[in-house]
Amino acid sequence: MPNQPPSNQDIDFTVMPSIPNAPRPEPRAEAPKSIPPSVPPGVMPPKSPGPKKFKFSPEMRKWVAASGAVVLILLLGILIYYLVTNARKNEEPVKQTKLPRVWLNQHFGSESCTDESRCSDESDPDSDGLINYNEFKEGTNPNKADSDEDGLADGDEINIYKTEPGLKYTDRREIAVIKDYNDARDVAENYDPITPGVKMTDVRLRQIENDTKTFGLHEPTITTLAALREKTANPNVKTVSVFIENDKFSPESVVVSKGDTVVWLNKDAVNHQVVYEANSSFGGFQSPKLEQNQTFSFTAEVSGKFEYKDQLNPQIKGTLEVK
Ligand SMILES: [Ca+2]
Ligand SMILES: [Ca+2]
Ligand SMILES: [Ca+2]
Ligand SMILES: [Ca+2]
Repeated sequence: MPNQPPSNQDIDFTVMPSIPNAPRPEPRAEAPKSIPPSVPPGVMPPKSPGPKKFKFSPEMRKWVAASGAVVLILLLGILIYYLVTNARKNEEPVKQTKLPRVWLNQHFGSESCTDESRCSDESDPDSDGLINYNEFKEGTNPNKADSDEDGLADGDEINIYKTEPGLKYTDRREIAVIKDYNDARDVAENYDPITPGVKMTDVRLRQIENDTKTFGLHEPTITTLAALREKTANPNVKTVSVFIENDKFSPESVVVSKGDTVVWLNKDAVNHQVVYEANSSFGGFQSPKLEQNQTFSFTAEVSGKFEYKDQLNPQIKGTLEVK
């Protein structure tokens, strides 16, 4: 039925009037639905591969494993080192020293002591019976057993003989210097260096005997006293003095017997040094540089006539004849 209005029945079915020749809307593209692959029942579906992962090659795995091992060993090493050093620190606490740094540096070459057997307060590196702290207090040399070169060890002078470890003649009299009656000779001959010119009393001898038992004697005391006492036992030996005065030996010539001792005493303000150079038959002798009032003694054991001189002033000459 043309030109007739659409019946109600028709309107029910027509939502949008169709436009002739209008472009048909493209069917909306739908995302393709993933269709799960058909999996046989009872089998787990394979996992989705996900984002691509970095894979180590076997060589790289080895390298990484080796590096890890090295780092682990290093860490272990550090841990062990730390534990061990900490344990040591706990075992050996740093000892406090009463010795001044300057003194330590002067005698041991360092302001702090690293070798406890040498430079601690209590050690006695020169074995003279005097610990370092007492060497410091007495002003003696911690590396020299007989600081004043009188034949007695520093510790024995302090603890046993009560003489001065820094003074060769505790007696202090000029006659003692001239005759070279140093502390060891006094002791060997039972004269008391602390009571000049007087023999040891019984009380003093007992004190020395008791202190010797307590502290013991040290070198060079033992050797010195033995040699001096042996000489004392032979009354024929004598001591001859030669002065060095006004740049001359006085007397210029001395004659002694074997076993006698010659003592040179420098009375000049300038230094002198007595020297007889060694030759084939005789070992020679040489004093240290003698300052004013210093002595040098020499015991003649070989007979002969020896022309000696002053090393510092070779024109000063003397003769020693030993019969
Ligand atoms: Ca000492
Ligand atoms: Ca000493
Ligand atoms: Ca001494
Ligand atoms: Ca002394």
